[in-house]
Amino acid sequence: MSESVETAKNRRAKQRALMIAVDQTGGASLAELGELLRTAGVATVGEVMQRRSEPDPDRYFGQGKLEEVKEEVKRTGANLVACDDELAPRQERNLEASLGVPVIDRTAVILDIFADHAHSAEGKLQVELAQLEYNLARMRGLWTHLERLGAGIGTRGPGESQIETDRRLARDRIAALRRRLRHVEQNRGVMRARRQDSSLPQVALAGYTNAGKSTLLNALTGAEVSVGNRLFHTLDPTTRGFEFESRRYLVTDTVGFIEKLPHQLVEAFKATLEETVLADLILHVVDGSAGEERMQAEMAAADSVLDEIGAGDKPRLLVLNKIDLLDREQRSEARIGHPEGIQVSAVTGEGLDALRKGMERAFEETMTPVELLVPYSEGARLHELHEVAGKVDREDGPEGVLVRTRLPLGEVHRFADLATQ
Ligand SMILES: Nc1nc2c(ncn2[C@@H]2O[C@H](COP(=O)(O)OP(=O)(O)OP(=O)(O)O)[C@@H](O)[C@H]2O)c(=O)[nH]1
Ligand SMILES: [Mg+2]
Repeated sequence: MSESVETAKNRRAKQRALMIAVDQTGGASLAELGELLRTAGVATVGEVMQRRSEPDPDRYFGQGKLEEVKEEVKRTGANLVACDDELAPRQERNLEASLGVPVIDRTAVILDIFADHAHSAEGKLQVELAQLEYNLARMRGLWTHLERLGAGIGTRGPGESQIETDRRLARDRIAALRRRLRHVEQNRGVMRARRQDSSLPQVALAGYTNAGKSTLLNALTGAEVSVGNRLFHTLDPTTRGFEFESRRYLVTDTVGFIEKLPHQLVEAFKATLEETVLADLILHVVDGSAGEERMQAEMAAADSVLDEIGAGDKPRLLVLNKIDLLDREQRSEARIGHPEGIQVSAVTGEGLDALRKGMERAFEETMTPVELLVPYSEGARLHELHEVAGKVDREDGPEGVLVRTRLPLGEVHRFADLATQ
């Protein structure tokens, strides 16, 4: 780790945050925000929640509750307030003015973690784009504020021209980043096209951050992707293959999901998330040891991101990971609660064979039986068939090889000219 990152971590560790949230359902929890802050190197010293149907559009909380927050800031020695929702620039400003400490929102925390965890050139570009877009919205807010203030006292706001310049620079930079990302995406597109061409079944690991997707990729394919007990450890996609019952599968591990994943990130990581959209099958990985309530929340969060990126209708298998942490009773409860879920442990390897079988079955279901006659002069196509179909029954005849097999629906047309009927 470079020294500057180290220093940044130390600086942040000195930050002590009081967490605040509007509780719209009566069952809200700040555990996830706490975990996000921990990942970002910020300590948490307490929380204040207010039960109300909607956040106040100006100050997020009601006036009375704000007094309570102020008291809590004093009592706990917090030097930062972290809000569980994305704040409108106006809410953020008003909160800071009345609380006297910096206020950050959930999106800023997540962006900070992404910035810290981005390693590849593409990842860094994507994070910078998301951050700039987030900041640009804030500058605009500030600008309106100053403008209004200026008009009130008969002068223009002092920071006005600076903000104008900043906004222009930010816009230029955003345009440049978009161009560079498009370029990187084209390269990735070439690699992806090569994979699609190979017609191997494409499987994407998707699910809540920290569910164990990378560990599962390693267990299934022998890859050595880095694993970590922190949120958003993986940002860059990795694809590896494995073989089962004479068919090869390609598995891709990408960035994890979370509740209210900032739209700037979904937007900036479009190319990365596309790996999931283009897969034939999604393994929805869930931390099976998190407890039913948490699991429901994490599954719902994953569902909503999958919908948002247009992968909502993809064939899916539910994978309950980390069952090594469950006793026998808990396992059978999980089985009753999620009968379709395949229970595995990416760490001990338990259940992985059932998972491979489940994947095979899922693909079989999308396959069509065909009978083909491959002339002896077209040996290359026989090879191609083997790649696509895996298991192939063949019988040598006078005109060529008679082949009976099952093909993925999308591949049937490629061999239509060889069909016997
Ligand atoms: N006990 C147990 N721990 C596991 C299992 N699978 C993963 N873990 C642990 O869970 C933590 C997260 O694992 P990762 O594989 O990094 O999770 P991920 O889903 O890739 O997370 P992100 O990349 O952050 O989205 C690590 O500490 C792993 O060692 C499992 O089957 N059993
Ligand atoms: Mg990972």
